[in-house]
Amino acid sequence: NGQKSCVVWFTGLSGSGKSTIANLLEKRLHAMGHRTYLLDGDNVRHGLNKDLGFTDADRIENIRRVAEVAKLMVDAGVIVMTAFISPFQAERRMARSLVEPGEFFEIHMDVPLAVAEERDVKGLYKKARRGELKNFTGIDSRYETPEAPELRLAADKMTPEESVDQIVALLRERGCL
Ligand code: GGZ
Repeated sequence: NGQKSCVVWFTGLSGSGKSTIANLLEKRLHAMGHRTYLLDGDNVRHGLNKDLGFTDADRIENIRRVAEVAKLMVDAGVIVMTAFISPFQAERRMARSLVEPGEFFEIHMDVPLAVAEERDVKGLYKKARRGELKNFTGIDSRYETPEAPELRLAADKMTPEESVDQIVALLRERGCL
């Protein structure tokens, strides 16, 4: 179908909706006939990256490997989505630099810490506050807010469908679809 491959790179706090939106986006792209692959904690941190934890150094290595895999998949001609906190500016910039200009779409899931923490679907924020989980992003590990993402989504203020609509519109506008 002559699609251009590209990377849709989600970044945001735990509980900001990266995986939810990435999964919905994947369904939408499939329905349109596109080939995609979603890299996330479920398929990467349990396999390729199971030697890595959540220190700064391990997160940097996590994202470095994810970025390299994303690049390989772009070479293979698929639309790659990645759903990792990817908290540091430098590694996001590195990931971007591995593909052609215009092939990298950084999507900031801009949900306030207070909202993510209030939801706390998995109870991880509570554990982190109690000190039972160390180096938790937003609590005792930093999240560097993206300065110039291709798209910033106030995902707590819209429906998941609206978020996906905005991403699809962006990809169309920029010639990835
Ligand atoms: C942040 C943690 C931590 C710590 C376990 N800090 O909400 P989740 O559960 O499903 O998503 C989080 C996921 C973050 O992994 P990433 O690979 O995306 O992080 S990074 O990009 O920074 O390498 C959370 C769970 O793992 N989790 N411990 N300490 N999130």
